[in-house]
Formats: sequence, structure tokens, C-alpha cells
Amino acid sequence: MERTLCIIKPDAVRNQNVGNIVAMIQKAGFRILGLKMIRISPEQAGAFYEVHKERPFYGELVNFMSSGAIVPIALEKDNAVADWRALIGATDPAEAADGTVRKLYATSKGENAVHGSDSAENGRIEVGFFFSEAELAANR
Ligand code: FUP
Repeated sequence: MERTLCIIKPDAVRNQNVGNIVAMIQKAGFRILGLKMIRISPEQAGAFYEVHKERPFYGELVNFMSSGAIVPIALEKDNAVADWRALIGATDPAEAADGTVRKLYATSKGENAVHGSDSAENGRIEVGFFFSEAELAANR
């Protein structure tokens, strides 16, 4: 079964939208394999977004992602990666379709409420960044 990683980002946690976003996930038929609320260090945020290291927004992204609590959620479903990205909407909330998480809850292109993995391979890797297989096994 395909896995993807959702992260509810600090803006959405601060804006009290955790429950709304979890409800959207469950209504859409994803299985929640793991869920936790944590705060990560700038070093951890930098490691998670390593692929964007050369991008101009990297510093801001790292600061933002370590600015407050986040909620990583390990999701499982047929076609989990594409289905979660469709539910999230475009990176920039101004371009996100009606009814998507980012249209409803994102603040800006940088503070855009949620993360979604971009491939099945990265879904596995990113879930592993936040959850051990032993933790995920609790919901089997
Ligand atoms: P997405 O896959 O939609 O999350 O978007 P990207 O992988 O392109 O970007 C990852 C994160 O970098 C975004 F969620 C927010 C941040 N970002 C910016 O801050 N500015 C940009 O122009 C693009 C991305």
C-alpha cells in the first residue's frame, strides 16, 4: 500500500486548524498510520528540506518549519501520494483549487498549511524521517 507524509505546518497549528485538516484526511479515505505533535530544530528542518538547499527561500522555510509545533502524519491509501497532493492543492494558496486544504487554510506560498510527499519513494523516506516502523506497526 502506498504511503505519503502529511505535515501540518506551524501556521495551521497556530491557527487551530489541526482538527479540520485531520477531518479532511479521514473523510478522503486515508488511513492514519502515525500522528504526533512535535517541534523540530532548525537543523532537523534543514535536513528534511535538504533538496531545497540551493533555493532562495530555503532559510525562510527552515525558520518557519522550526518556529512552532508541527503535526507529522503518516498516511496510507491506494494512490496516496497523488490523492493527498490533489487534496492539498497548489503550493501557492492563491492558485489552489476551491475545497483544497491550502485554499481553505494556507496563509501564503511560504506558510502553506501542509506538506505532501511528491513520489511514492519519497513518501516512504519522509514517513521514516518522523516515524519508526515500530511506531507505525501499532496501527496495523
Ligand atoms: P509543494 O510540493 O507544493 O509543498 O512545494 P515545493 O516542494 O515546491 O516547496 C516546498 C516548500 O517550500 C513549500 F511548501 C513552501 C516553500 N516554498 C516557498 O517558500 N517559496 C516558493 O517559491 C516555493 C516553495
